[in-house]
Amino acid sequence: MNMAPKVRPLWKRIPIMGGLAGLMAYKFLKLPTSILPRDFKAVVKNWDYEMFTTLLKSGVTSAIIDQPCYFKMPEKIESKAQVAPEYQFSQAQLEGFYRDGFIGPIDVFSPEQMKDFKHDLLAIEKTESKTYGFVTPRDRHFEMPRLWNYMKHPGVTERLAQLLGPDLNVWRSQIFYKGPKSPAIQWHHASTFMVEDYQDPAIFPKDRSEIFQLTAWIAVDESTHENGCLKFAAGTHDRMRAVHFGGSEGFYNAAYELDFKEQDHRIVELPCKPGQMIIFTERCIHGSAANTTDRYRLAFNLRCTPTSVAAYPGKKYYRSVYNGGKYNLEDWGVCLLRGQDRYKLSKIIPPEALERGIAPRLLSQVAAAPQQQLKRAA
Ligand SMILES: O=C(O)CCC(=O)C(=O)O
Ligand SMILES: [Fe+2]
Repeated sequence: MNMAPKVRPLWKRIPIMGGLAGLMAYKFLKLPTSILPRDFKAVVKNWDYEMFTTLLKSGVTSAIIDQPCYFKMPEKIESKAQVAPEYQFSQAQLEGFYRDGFIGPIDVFSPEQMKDFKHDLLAIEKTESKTYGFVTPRDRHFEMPRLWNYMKHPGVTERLAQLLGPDLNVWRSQIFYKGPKSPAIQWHHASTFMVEDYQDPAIFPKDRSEIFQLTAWIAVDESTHENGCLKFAAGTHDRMRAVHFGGSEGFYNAAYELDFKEQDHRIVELPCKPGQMIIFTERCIHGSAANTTDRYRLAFNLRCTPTSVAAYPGKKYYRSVYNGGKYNLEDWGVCLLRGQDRYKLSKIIPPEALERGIAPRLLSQVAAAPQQQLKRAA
């Protein structure tokens, strides 16, 4: 199904509405999906009724483009893991996080560490990913042990554990190079990251009303109002909003506008010093303004779930509609960030592969190879 987010003429929208109503009926009547093409099968399986009805009621001009979820405030707000005192959030910080959907900035790394690390990040960012075979800022921790080591620094993991629990996987990372005079990243949010192809979620929480995914975003350069620091609409992790197709804004290659008004919310801009971190649920509406300066702004993030949440189970590749890529998952896997993975729901990258910055495929070849080849492969 072509769901390119733009408003089509009415004569094109009417047959789409007919098709959508048919698929919704299919879901309601629980008809066997085996005869349906793959794309339609995924829509019947993964779309909630609210996704169908939002499209139908709006005449295919608005949609909820990620799986709907309604946040349920925990009855008791407390840390979900025991951590060393230097990393402990106060009760007020925990309450602030559940109320707002984000917390930070938190000091993790020194500006000196980031100053040096920056050169490595800039160098790798321009190269072809060994995981996916094209230039992408995603998942460079598979081939960059230094990045992986920063990601699993206790200053990061022990904070995440208090909000998500003791056993954590990383399923994605990304380098954010915001060039001189580059445009804003518009207001956006995501739940199970179905937003990437509108068909299959990336992650599968058992209960979508809980916080099941967190992003830790770390400033490598100082981020300021002028160069586009992160900003949040506090409390908007309560539910997923619809988007209107077309509109003046754009998220990477997709043109859409989120159904929310800045003036109805407390907008919080969070400038960061190099080495400071912000943790947020991707469900909280966030973005960053244009970089109006002559200098780039560098940052990286990691996306984390409890190990009880499957990521891309059984999937061979995923498509990202808004940045146009097709990512082969052969060398992708989750990485154990903290604790244990007792569930084993996702493909996992062996820690040795991460320590050596080589793909699991290469690691198994190396393991099978005689000593001579081993040296060459490393
Ligand atoms: O770095 C930015 O400007 C945006 C970051 C973001 O949206 C994210 O980490 O989810
Ligand atoms: Fe984001």
